[in-house]
Amino acid sequence: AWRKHSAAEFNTKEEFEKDLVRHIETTLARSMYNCDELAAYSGTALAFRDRLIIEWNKTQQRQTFKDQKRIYYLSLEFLMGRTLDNAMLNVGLKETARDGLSDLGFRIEDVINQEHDAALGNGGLGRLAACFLDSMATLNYPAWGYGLRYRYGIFKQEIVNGYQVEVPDYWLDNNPWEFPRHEITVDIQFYGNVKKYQDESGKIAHSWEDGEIVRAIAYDVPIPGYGTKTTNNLRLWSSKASSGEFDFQKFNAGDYESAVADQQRAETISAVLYPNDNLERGKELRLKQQYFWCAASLFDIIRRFKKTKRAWGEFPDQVAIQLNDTHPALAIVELQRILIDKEGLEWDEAWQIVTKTFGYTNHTVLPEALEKWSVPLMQNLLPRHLQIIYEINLFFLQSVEKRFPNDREILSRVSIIEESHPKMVRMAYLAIIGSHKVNGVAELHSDLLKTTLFKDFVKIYGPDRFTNVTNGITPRRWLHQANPRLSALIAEKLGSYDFLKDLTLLDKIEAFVDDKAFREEWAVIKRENKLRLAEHIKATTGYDVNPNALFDVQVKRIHEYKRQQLNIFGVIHRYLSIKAMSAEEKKKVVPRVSIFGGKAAPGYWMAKTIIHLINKVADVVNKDPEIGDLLKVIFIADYNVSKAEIICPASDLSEHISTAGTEGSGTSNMKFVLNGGLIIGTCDGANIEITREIGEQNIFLFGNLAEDVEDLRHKHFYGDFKLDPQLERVFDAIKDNMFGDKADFTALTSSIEEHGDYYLVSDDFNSYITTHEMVDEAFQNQEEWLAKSITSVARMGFFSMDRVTNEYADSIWNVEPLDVTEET
Ligand code: 26Q
Repeated sequence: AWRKHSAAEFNTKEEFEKDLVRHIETTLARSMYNCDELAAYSGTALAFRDRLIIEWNKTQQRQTFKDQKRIYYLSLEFLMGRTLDNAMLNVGLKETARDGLSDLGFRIEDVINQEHDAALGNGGLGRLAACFLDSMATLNYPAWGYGLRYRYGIFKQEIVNGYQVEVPDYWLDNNPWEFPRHEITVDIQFYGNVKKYQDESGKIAHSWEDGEIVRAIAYDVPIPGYGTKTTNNLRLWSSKASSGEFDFQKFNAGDYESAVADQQRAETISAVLYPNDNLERGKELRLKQQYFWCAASLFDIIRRFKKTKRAWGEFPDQVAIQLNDTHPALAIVELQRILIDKEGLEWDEAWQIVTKTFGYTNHTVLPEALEKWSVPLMQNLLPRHLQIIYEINLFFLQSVEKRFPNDREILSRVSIIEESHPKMVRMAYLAIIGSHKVNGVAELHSDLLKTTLFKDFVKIYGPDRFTNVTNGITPRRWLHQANPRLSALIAEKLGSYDFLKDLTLLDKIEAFVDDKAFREEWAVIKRENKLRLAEHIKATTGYDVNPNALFDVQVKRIHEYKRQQLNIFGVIHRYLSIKAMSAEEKKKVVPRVSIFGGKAAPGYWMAKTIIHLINKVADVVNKDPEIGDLLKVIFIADYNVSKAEIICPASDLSEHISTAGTEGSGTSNMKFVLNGGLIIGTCDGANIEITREIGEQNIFLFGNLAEDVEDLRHKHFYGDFKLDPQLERVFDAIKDNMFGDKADFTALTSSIEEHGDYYLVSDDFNSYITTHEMVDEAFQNQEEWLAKSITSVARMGFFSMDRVTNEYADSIWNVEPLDVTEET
């Protein structure tokens, strides 16, 4: 260490200002005389970036030097949100930056708001990956994320005449947080054919030849931990034509069009994130994305392993690869291919290495979300991989046959190949067979996996291969960053911010539940947060909302199973009830603001119809003079991570009302409770464990249980269905054209009345309405509500992502954190 303190490591306000000005004037070539908020943002980001880079380099050196087992988290989605605010808090210099920016005439909040969200994900699964990265760095695990560098993330949503309109999200222009590594490339092969040959020893071997090559280029993003030296790496792959820009032979021969077309076809692979959440559609480009990213990542991981000169048998002692759903399941096949075709290992030895290396996380039991790829498609795109899949399947089925010689049916049920027309590759089965651990994301979900979807595999492998790790969230972003005042109040009572690194310490605030000053401060903070959201609503929708009203929030992807339709039908019911009231009766009504937000997949027509209905109801209700402040309906357009940071701290009540047994876990439920909001929910996903932790007196549960869902659906199917009478009133209002042309909404009503009510909206309606009446009553007793709020937050320690990371490390990865106390 030839210098202790590099220029980039500012620590005081003055040093920060100097760095900021230097970046604005030199890096950005701007003058301080016309420095706008965008330039102030860029300068601040660059100043903090310098600090991160130093720790990042040191971390990578330290990890290479210590040479321990590393975690590789493979995810097609990383829903990161903004970086600057997080970076400032992680290095503990946000207040320094605030003062410095203020000297130069800027409000830090305005500067932070200049940043574009990194929205490389759809919803829960992508955000979970981002929380993992934060937590692994904070806990000093040597870990890398691997993903795709989409040119377009999840689309931006606009609402035009009540309809969702999708706008492309181009986010890459002057993004200071990524570092192109033009020297780190991998050439990826597609199509072509397989040649059999005899190697020197006379053994039959295979080589994959011809086809086309696309080049993967690495882009690295630093991932700082909170209050630690560790800064890990997220590596995102971008696709380019393999010959660089153009095929110069074609170009020189005058075939410009075809040269450009080749280039564009290559670049298309990393062009856009598929915007389907919990739905798979079998498109070739998606399969190309998956293989491109898996192959590049594995090549990179193997390159790093080879530098250690270890024997192949030690690979699983150095490498743990976690598969975020089945999207990276091809990595299993790719590793097996490399080991046998390229490295010359025997099948069995290679397969041992493979299964010891991988772990697979399942996020859903919904049949429409389970990935299947058609055999002809795979045959064409990845001919050698298909052969290997057949081989894996053959050995697997042989072992099953040996164990269950009298069960003929089991073979077709567990085969990786579904014998349909065309035949399909079942990716979940491939992932189970190729991994040593499979986990679900909440207790109920993991139990359902074991008793339904993966039942046969439990019989085959025994129960030990299947486990549960209930999801969590990072308290850094979802408490400290989103709700700084609440975080500060808690820190004041606990004497430090240590709870951000050990969230179980929150339980100590329960001792203050009767402390008058503490309670008042708690209430003031919630009110401030509601005011902030009210301002956002005013600015984006033009509607005024009463900050004293109960803010009732449902923000998440729009999906029938998540049942935003149940919520909006409940709102209509409330509207009709108020309209039928006398002036006297109206005085007793608890004012409400029903807030919705979320994107529909562009091709998901029913989800778009739900958005349309919400907006139409808003039009009518919000302008009805008989209603006034008693009810407002708000649809917040373009719900994303940075909007969640405003919305979560501002809710009194949030809704997590999926049909029981359908939501893997849910994670926004945790974010809302951690910010002092109560929740209404079904006995589904992590709601069940939230109830266990915070106590059932602190949550509003309703609806049918998962164990009864199948029976109810069965009954509906055989015509045993009666529309709930109160829901019928709601449907009558819709059919009276109260919210515009009823024809716009027939799909929604008829799916319930005529097509079996698959999601049990009618079955749960009465329970839902009654429970909302209990919510109203509880909200009228503000003192008790406040006690519930404080008690719940105090008991949320379990849902820290750090607990989740440690559980994966112990039970799946067998990895230890790296000691960072000594200097390297
Ligand atoms: C698959 C194939 C082709 C195209 C798209 C997809 C695809 C993309 C995204 C399939 C599924 C997803 C996303 C799933 C998801 O977000 N699941 C959620 O994961 C959360 C974290 O574990 C859980 O909390 C939620 O319950 C679960 O719905």
